[in-house]
Amino acid sequence: MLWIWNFNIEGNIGPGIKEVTIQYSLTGGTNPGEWTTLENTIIPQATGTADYLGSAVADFAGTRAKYVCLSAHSDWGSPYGDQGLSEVRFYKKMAQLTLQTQPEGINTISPFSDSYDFGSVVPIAALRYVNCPAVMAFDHWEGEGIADPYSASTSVVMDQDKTVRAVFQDDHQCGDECHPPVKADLSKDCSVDIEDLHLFAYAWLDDSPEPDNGDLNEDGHVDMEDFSMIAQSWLDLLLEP
Ligand SMILES: [Ca+2]
Ligand SMILES: [Ca+2]
Repeated sequence: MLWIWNFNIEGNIGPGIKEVTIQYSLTGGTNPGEWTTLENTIIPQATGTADYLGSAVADFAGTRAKYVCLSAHSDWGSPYGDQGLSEVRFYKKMAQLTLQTQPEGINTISPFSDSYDFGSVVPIAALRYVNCPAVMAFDHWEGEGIADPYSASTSVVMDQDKTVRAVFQDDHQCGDECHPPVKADLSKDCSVDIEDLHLFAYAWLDDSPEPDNGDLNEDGHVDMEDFSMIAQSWLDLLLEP
């Protein structure tokens, strides 16, 4: 953003530049081919007062420029033919990136919401989220300008303010860090039922049982005590809300 305070002296604002051509260059050489015209425009006249704030004259809209040339063509009525400006400032243009998750509250995405250089490419990433009992896996990104919406690690181009949302899906599975099988679940399917009783019956009175094979209290025998533990677990799971 190009902000200009025009020539501003109380009672003498005529020398302020009026029509101007704005050109920019990355090299700044004397060859006209090195310069690109941004626009022909008019710089508003100053007010001649101490509270004059200047005004936005041109928006470079993310254009890369190292040198800027202002060519004056006319003024606001200079009595002596002289022309000038009071001050010129360049403001870096930024774009706001807002990151969200669906469902809300997942904190395994990066980066944080922040403002970035206009036109920059910002890496974004979404990791598996574990907060027992919740286990969530990245599914896709929503929002404009995302390089690969189906990749957990990708990027977004900041050519405007952006909101991107990482959409997660429930990914809890039997045996994951939040859902270990209970001891009585001999089939390891996170359910205690007739299938486990069936396996238990095979191991009943086994001479050298393993804990995974029905010796739930690990006393070296598979017997009525272990059966009562299976029955209790079965009942507990049936009564789970
Ligand atoms: Ca089972
Ligand atoms: Ca036992």
